[in-house]
Amino acid sequence: MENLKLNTKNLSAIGERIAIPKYSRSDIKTGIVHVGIGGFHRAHEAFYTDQLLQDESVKDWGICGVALLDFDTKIYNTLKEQDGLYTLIVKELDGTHTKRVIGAITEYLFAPENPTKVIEKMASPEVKIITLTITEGGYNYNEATKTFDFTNPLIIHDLEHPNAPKTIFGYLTQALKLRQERGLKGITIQSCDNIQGNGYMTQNMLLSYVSKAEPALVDWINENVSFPNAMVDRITPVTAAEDITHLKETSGIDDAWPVVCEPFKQWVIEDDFIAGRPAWENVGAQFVEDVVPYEKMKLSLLNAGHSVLGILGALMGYNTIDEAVNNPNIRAFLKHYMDEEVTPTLGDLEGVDLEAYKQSLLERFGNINIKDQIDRICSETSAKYPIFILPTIQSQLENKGDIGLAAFVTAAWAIYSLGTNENGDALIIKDALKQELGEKAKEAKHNPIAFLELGSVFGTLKQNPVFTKAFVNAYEDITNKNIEDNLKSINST
Ligand code: CS2
Repeated sequence: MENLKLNTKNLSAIGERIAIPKYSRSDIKTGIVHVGIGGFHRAHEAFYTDQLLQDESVKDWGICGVALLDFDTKIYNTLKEQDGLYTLIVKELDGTHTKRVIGAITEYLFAPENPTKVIEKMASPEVKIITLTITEGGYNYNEATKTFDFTNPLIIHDLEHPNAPKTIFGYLTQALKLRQERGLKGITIQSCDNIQGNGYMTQNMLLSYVSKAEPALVDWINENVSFPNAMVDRITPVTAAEDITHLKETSGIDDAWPVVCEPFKQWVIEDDFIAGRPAWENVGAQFVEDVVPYEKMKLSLLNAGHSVLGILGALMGYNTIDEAVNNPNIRAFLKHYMDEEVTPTLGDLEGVDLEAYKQSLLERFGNINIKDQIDRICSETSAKYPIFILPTIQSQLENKGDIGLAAFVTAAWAIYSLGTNENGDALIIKDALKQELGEKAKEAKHNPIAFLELGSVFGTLKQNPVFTKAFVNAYEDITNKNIEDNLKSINST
């Protein structure tokens, strides 16, 4: 089989091998600008939108993908070479791969190369929605001060150079200002990140920035921009070299960056789109009035579950999430954590069978075909912990509930931050706070509580005697015996 490079020219020939978009891409107008075109967006929103565009009457919802950071050069160049096309490979539970070419990204821009183009695109009348996947840390929220972080050098840069911004806040402010000046109607800004109340977070952080950068724009935003909250879900590991080779060998498709993901997907969105929206419900998204309880459930069970598996698994020398969760001691620990420490914080979730949800998570984590990297899960834990784990601890402390298992994971993270696993192998730590974490981890060897001094991660946890006691005990337990033996004793009590 001849190898075909993925691009528009070869698309119909590729269509003889795997599914391709049925619609004419050149007829699609751009209605959405999406910032952050990593794997998750391409496995989730772009996938849903591609499904929707298969309906030939839908023509207004093409996506312009924006790469915001220098770091995104490679993905931008790949999309450019492939005319915005990429293959989505769904790794089914039975080990088979379902492959399709996604065509929903009809335009793509590289912000560092041409900021004005990005601002103009966001301000163009046909664009009705700006969606964001900018990661948990991208919202510039400081857990210690509970406010927008104006000390961030990139924010200082944007305030000084409004026409050549580097952060999402600088871009949005300029684009919204143009929309106001041009008398354009409203627009929706929709977060697709794993944050409790991600719409509220986006709104609050943007308004904080605008109050300083363009105070006169605040009222206009309040009247003309909506910020729906949403829960997003689809496990999307980092594409591995083998995925690229496998696609070539099995289908003869030469795609420099396919996206791999699990079969499960979920998108629960508040129906608050001031300028209209795609009928994503026709392709499986759920529109609800209040998404907050569902977000909380997903963040504190799935995402926190991932962090638990990642931190403990990394220390024990595992590389992938399935390896970790398929260890019976880790699995039992995670189930205890979900049942005893998270479930009491979730309240009433109408229409949700929580037990079935937890079981389904264990199954999804255990999918041996996904090979989700522990490195991916443990990256940026300093931004994830305050969203995934801390709220559970705070709520349990308020209600005098158990926090011992969360304290154990936190202590394990302190040990992890020393940079070596139990077998003496080096851990690759990818975290914006890597240095601070490393320093505190070293201090913690003599005084465990020092680790909790990182206020932007732990807030005021250090002042809580119930938590600090459990944390110090757990820290000592981990220094005295290996993780697996600790888990055995914890699980048997
Ligand atoms: C993961 C998420 O980054 C993480 O730590 O928990 O990327 C997770 O895979 C997705 O949110 C699944 O929807």
